Amino acid sequence: MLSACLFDLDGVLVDTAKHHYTAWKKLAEEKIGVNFTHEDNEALKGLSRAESLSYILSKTNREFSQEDQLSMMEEKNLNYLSLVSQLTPSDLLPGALELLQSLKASGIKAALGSASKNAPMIIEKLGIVDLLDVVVDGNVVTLSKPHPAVFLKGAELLGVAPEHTVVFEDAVSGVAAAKAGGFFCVGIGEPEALPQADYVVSDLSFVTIEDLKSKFFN
Ligand code: B16
Ligand code: MG
Repeated sequence: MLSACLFDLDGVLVDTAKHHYTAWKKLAEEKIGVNFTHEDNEALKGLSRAESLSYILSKTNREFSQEDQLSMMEEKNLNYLSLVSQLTPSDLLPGALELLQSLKASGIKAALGSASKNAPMIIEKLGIVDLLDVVVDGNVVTLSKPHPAVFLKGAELLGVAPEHTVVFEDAVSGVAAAKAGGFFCVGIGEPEALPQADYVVSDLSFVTIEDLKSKFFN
């Protein structure tokens, strides 16, 4: 039985990775003095803000106090917020709105399971607040993916069992979190990049409830 779907935010419902890239690159190059590439940004997908900063700081021998690190995260976030403040419903990735609407129409629950502390503001900008029954984000759960906490909390709040729930994820760490929690995981991206996923599509426009039910939840 298919009872619910849990959605990661960045890379599944909206492409905010490009804004994380711009904001981290500015901080890394201007304040820390290290290079920041698209490959680095890929490695940060699904990680928390603090873990992302630790990754960047591991590229330098310079020492930064706890206070410096907090102000760096604040600075990066302010830059990021000014970029995502421009988001509108037209920034939803292909198929996202249609799938959320069809879940609502068929009585299958939907929740957000994101590491981002900015998730509430972003879903508001995207106009999908009413299509999500539950929002679990980086403010609710502090244990980062690949720990399954964010998805287990979502299932618990929805009152559904992981084995009756699909997680949609684009990050390796997020797919690992879904599998560790006992969920069926649909990877968003390239199959070679997400070998742990049960099924991979390039975006949500390739997913229908009927397909999920007939292929995997019979
Ligand atoms: P924030 P997701 C994650 O979102 C991003 O993939 C990751 O790059 C980011 O560092 C993290 O959110 C924290 O974001 O700084 O907004 O709290 O993919 O889990 O939806
Ligand atoms: Mg993601």
